[in-house]
Amino acid sequence: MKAAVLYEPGKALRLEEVELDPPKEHEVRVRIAAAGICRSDLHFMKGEAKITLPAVLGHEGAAVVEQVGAGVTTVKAGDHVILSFVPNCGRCYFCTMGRTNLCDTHAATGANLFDGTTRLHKNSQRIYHMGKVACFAQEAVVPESGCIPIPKDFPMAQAALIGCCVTTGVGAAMFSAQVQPGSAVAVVGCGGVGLNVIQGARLLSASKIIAVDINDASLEFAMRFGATHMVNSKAQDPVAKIRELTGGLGADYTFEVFGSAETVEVAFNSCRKGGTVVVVGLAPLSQRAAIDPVALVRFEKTLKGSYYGSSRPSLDMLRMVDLYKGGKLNLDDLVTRHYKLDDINKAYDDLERGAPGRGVITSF
Ligand code: CND
Ligand code: ZN
Repeated sequence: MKAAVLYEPGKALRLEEVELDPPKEHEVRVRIAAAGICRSDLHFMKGEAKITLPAVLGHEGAAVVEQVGAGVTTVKAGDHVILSFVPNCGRCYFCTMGRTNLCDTHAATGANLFDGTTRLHKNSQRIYHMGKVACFAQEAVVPESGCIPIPKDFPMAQAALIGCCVTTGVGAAMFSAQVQPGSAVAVVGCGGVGLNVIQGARLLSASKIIAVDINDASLEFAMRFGATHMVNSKAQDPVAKIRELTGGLGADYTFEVFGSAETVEVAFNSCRKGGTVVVVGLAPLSQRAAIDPVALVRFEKTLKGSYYGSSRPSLDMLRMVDLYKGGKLNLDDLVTRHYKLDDINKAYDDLERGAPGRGVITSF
């Protein structure tokens, strides 16, 4: 089957034929229907984050079940599923306490499947599976716990987005920050994930939602998802502007959704006393943000990270499905670009250029 393989950071993804072995116990073979173009994959391509190589990237996907391995009971051939990039073991400390997005077994096995091996290979060379999803390919073998069944009439491109940017963004507002009605929110970085923080904050009845980006088109686009104010941080000092828009106080909640030390500092410094700073973006491994420890203490700010929106993916993705069906989440307008798998490198060039909304591969 055809897949986009990363062999070396800094080089284009190589589109080639690779072999995919049948699913083992508690694994499922799926045919990919849609795969979102998320910046997390780009971090690996640029060497800003590390993954064992060669690897098939892609962690935001929706698919149709083709074949199930031994012991699989929760899905069957023909089912439509959202793929989770944190499938969970159900038994480790974090799964037991209900924080399934932090599953230790998943972290320990990384880009292998749960048994520590890969199903992907090219002749004798092993190929790794990003997030145990690896959906930049025609097919994938994924853990059963990474398959979340959805109704067959649910649109697949929108389902794929629930696999990452929707659950990550809406979850950051809903579960990590628990945004209160009437509050002021600032979102630094308004791409696929940031737009969902914005619509999550709107859903939770924030009264002021300040979109911050370096790109005017992305700011205009954010207004359609609930932003009430726009700040272009290339043209204006974002910290001063957020303070000005909040009566000098700073925002109740600030979200960093680009992934850099600089934007983490903007989020920290534009949050009011007693407010909450949520970091969603994944900064390059070499960077360290300068956080004033005295400001943290004297201003009683809460600084927290948010992985997969602090969600329990298999439960909370179904909430996103229902919120979309109830007309409360706009996933249709999020999808601004459709690509063929063959054009994946172009899709990432468009992301780098700052094209608004989310690109999705829908032709394999
Ligand atoms: P995408 O590239 O779509 O959006 C980033 C946005 O940030 C774009 O609109 C840029 O114009 C904007 N931007 C760039 N520089 C600045 C700046 N200096 N100030 C303000 N805005 C800026 O990326 P994405 O939405 O796919 O992903 C955003 C981050 O979230 C990225 O680091 C990704 O790896 C991370 C992420 C985290 C998680 C998680 O579970 N925490 C899940 N998925 C993605
Ligand atoms: Zn993602």
